[in-house]
Amino acid sequence: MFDELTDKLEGVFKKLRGHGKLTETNIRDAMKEVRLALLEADVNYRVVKRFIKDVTEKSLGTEVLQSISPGQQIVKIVHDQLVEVLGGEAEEMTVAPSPPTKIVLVGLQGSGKTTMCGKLAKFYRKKNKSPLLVAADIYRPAAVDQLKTLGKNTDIPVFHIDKDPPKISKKALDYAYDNNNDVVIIDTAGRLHIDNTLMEELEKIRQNVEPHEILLIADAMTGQDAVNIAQEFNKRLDLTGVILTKMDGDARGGAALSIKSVTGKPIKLVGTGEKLDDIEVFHPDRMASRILGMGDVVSLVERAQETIDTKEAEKLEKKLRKEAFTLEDFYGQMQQLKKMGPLESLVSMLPGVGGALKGLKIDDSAMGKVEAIIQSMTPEERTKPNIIDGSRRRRIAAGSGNSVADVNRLLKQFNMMQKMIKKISRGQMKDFAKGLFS
Ligand SMILES: Nc1nc2c(ncn2[C@@H]2O[C@H](COP(=O)(O)OP(=O)(O)OP(=O)(O)O)[C@@H](O)[C@H]2O)c(=O)[nH]1
Ligand SMILES: [Mg+2]
Repeated sequence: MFDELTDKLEGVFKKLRGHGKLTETNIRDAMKEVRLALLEADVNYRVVKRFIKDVTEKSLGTEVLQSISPGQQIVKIVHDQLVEVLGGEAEEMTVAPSPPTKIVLVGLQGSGKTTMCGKLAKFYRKKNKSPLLVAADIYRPAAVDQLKTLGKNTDIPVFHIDKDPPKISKKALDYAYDNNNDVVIIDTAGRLHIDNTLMEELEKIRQNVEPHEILLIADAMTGQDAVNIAQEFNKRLDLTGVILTKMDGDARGGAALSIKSVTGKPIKLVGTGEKLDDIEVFHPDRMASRILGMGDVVSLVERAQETIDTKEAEKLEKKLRKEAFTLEDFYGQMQQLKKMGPLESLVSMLPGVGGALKGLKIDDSAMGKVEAIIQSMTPEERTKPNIIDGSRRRRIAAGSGNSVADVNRLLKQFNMMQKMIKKISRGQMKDFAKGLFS
């Protein structure tokens, strides 16, 4: 997400910090580079102009120039301005005062509407809601089946009848009342281009349903096109917000950085992959931190809380205190980590790590290798790794399809980890931290 933009901005700020004390010329030069970086990221030129004007004015203030670390302060100013441009506070999805909450998804062909319907349904079910999916795309031959499959895989009901989309939508509401569905998510048809027939149909659906949310689903990778489309849809339908999909493939960020300023409508959620769990609430402050390569620890912790079993974590903590951490526990930890998603997406949320690991492909298969080796051990070997002698090593290597050197490496790493855990649990954290940051 935003890799290209992050790289460029990091470059600019590194140079700025290198100066120590800053002059007006330093700042103006840096702002020229930020301007270029934003334009290359396909941010709307008017948004860029405002952005640079505001940041330059604030940066030229005496508090900044006379401070000890002006470079840092300018990063803070840029960060705050990015938060502003991205929409300020996160805008939550509307909840109907009396259920059901009615949500209509609209957008061009292939923008990710149907996928987002499935993601949203899962998102709400995690909040203990009872969603209903509505198939109101009757034009594309496989559209209804696509939604039905999504519903089957997630065990969420899908409403469909042989009528026109406005009628389907209306009937779906009756169905939801009768079946206690408290969130109704309506999937509509896409078109290659905005056309009048489509808009009229959507207007009718809007009238029939009176939705709490009518959201444009736009492909983030299309940059300014997404912004123009949002403007067009907003004119006709008075959207309540936008969901940007395919953020995982968007290295530039132009759509995310322009939509709110240009249309006045907030980005509420983003799609970050093809899987149904790849959905995030859009938090402008966290997004700004990610853009500046400062990571997003809050989202990382939330993701961990969602997936990690607290009972397991407590058990582990006790073991750590008793210094009884075994390969079995290590294996358990890896399983938990895997549930959180691909390593690459996790690492990108860590401050400063994104840039440092750039170009280095993080290899989830390395984890598979470690897993295979541990799986080839007997339970006794897992709890007492020091009994693993030469012949056992050869057996484990052969059993897991790896070399003896791989097994050796894992055992050595595990040994180091145990030592580190001992140090930490004996309260020598300070030394450990010093070692890490010196
Ligand atoms: N990488 C990535 N792919 C996505 C994301 N969201 C959707 N897709 C993919 O985009 C393609 C189109 O998605 P659909 O959900 O069928 O799009 P749609 O808007 O319903 O398309 P129409 O019904 O034809 O208008 C599919 O291959 C999805 O897997 C996302 O966040 N990231
Ligand atoms: Mg669709």
